[in-house]
Amino acid sequence: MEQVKRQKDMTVEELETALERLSQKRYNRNVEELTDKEAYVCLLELTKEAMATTEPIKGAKKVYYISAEFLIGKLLSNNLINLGIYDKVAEVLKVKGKELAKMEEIEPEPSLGNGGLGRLAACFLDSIATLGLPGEGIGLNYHFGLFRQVFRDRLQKAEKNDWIEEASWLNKTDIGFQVAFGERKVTSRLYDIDVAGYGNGINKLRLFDIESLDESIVEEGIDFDKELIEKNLTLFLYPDDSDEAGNLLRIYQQYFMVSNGAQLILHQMKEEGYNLHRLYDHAVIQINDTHPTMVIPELIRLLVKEEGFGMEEAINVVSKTCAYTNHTILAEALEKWPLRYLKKVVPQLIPIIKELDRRIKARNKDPKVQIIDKDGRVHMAHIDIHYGFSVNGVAAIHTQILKDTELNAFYKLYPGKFNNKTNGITFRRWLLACNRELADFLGETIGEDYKKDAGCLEKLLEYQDDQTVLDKLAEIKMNRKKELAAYVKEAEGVVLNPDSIFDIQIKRMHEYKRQQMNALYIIHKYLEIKAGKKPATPLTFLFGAKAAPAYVIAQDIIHLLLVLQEIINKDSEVNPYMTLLMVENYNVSYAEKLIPACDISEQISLASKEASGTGNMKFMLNGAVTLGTSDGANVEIHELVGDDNIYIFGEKSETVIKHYEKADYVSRDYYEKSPVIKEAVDFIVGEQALALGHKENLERLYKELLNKDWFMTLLDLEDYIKAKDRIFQDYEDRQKWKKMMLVNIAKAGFFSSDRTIAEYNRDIWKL
Ligand code: 26V
Repeated sequence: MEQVKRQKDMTVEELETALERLSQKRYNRNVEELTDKEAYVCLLELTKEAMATTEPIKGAKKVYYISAEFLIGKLLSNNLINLGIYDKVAEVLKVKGKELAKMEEIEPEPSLGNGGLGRLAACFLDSIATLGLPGEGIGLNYHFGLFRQVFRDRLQKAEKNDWIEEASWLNKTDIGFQVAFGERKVTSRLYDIDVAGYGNGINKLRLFDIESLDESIVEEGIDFDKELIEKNLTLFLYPDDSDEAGNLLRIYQQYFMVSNGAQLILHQMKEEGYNLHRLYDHAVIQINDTHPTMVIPELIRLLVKEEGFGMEEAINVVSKTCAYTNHTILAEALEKWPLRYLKKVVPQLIPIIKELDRRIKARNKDPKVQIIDKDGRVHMAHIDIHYGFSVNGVAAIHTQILKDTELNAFYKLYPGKFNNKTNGITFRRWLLACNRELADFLGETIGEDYKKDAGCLEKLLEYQDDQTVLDKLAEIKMNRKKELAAYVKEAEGVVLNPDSIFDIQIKRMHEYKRQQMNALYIIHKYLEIKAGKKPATPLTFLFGAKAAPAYVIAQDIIHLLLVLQEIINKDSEVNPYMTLLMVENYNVSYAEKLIPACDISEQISLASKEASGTGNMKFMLNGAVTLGTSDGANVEIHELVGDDNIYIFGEKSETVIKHYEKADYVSRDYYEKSPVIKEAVDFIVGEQALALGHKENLERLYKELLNKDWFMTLLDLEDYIKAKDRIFQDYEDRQKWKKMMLVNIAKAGFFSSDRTIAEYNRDIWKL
């Protein structure tokens, strides 16, 4: 690792001159005369120039972070902050009668990810560059990315997300490779996005695209011909995989990503004059979940076929280069591709995969660790574990579960490969950019060190009894709530009361995350208010979530929430005390508005199922109090803030895992035993809900909860109601609440992704 020197920061005058020059060149007008959109484009160019003249981060060894998703969010303010010119640019704009905040709104959000896995990859890129480590992200340039969500008739509809404009952060390069799918050959084109470290140099995010892409094949919504590979390959992230063509397309995408990645890596190694026989001295490949797993057989194939390696050595070299991160224990998310599919898409990998499988079978008969199982399915994670040198989980409890249960057979084989890397978030985006007032106030109170060394946030603990500090934290929270209310009024036409408690659950829609449990609480509260039992402070429940288009029950939960929203917000007996809003098209930009305005952070997954969660960390950093189960990183948050500053409820993971082992959880028993549960569940198919909602959706959800409830909603519902009533009660003691806010902020330092990346580097990458 080398410490990179940045170009000297430009002065306000230099920035003004540069912006004026760009304005003249592009629009032949002064900056004052530009529309906001035009000014944004000039600002984008200015920032790109500043990055182009900042030194790239260099070193003898580089990490390649391969991922199907990079949920990078808008980049303008983030880049300006990291380059150290945010305030100066804001000043220049002000002089020109423009507002930086408006430009930020105009920027389209890149649609290159789905949830935590993709956002983590983006935070990691920020921290890798900030720590001055040489690293590149490798992924795909999806033109329509993850769908844009619209609500129609209280249902989610998916539309294409057309985010790439003529002026964008993407830099077209002259690098391209041939990628073969058997006899079918396509040509790629590489686009780069610069990643600026905070006060450090520049790394790159490498996004591959296909030259022959044809956006016009997209019909209604997100429908298109899945078989036109040359035209559709980089259209969408996670195209519908409910049929065979959809499955094949996902494999096409994955192979396209890793073959390009492998070729790029070998190309760079040769350019540097490195000896490929010691690839692992110069490159480490971090495989983000199983989507990029085929990079292992592909690299082996390239080394044997193009570089004259023997099979034995190729396998050895690649195994010492690749490391795998597991992000979930959900069976349905652990990829197992039928060999038959792989044969169709990438026949050239089949001999390699069979050889990798043969070597395992020759030394181990345990069916649990085979690569190709008896049904001819290829277990992608098993390739990673056998033929990578490191396996990590993303929170302490998650790694423990991998070792003890999910991957226990592997842990026994390779105890030394397993390690934990508790996730983190970049404080640049999740504090400095999204909550400037709080960031500045912290700087004034405890000094600026915390921006580079997040552990310094603990200094805030000294102010636990300082009334001025406590009041200021509450005031800042109120300011964010007012701002959110103003935005929501404009965007959704719903009025929020900033004096109410903001209780927020934002994350992918999934049964294991249990948005449905939150909905049942809301029904319960609604009925209580109808019966005359009013909350001391009004309540605002906010949700944001997209559901995978083929995930039926997730769609039904969205439907229920939208129906409840209408019932509650229109009921004049109830709406002074309670509001519900499911925001449309939840994304990174929305998260940046919601998180700073939150009082109560909902982290209520079924214990053992949420690998880590990272939203929980963002909320904490912004002074929200967690209401959560003992799952994922909630466990570590709990340890850090102590019992008095968090609300933990529900069964522990050991109990949940036992229920699965014994198959003894019967949701109907909970329903029949508890009148409170019964009343809430019955409401889903009651007269009021059916008057507004669709019978088919509501009945399906009702039956699912009663007859299956695979993620055990009713198991924890009573305890959840108690815990939630308690947290609302405690909010009445404002002094106590302010202290909880302070402790949560002070203890959030551990969750900086700078810490996480330093650990990856220390234990795995060794750059
Ligand atoms: C999800 C889905 C759902 C929709 C369609 C296809 C598809 C494909 C992949 C995935 C990703 C599952 C893995 C994942 O996102 N894991 C999350 O990773 C976060 C970062 O480590 C972690 O904080 C979350 O707990 C974990 O759920």
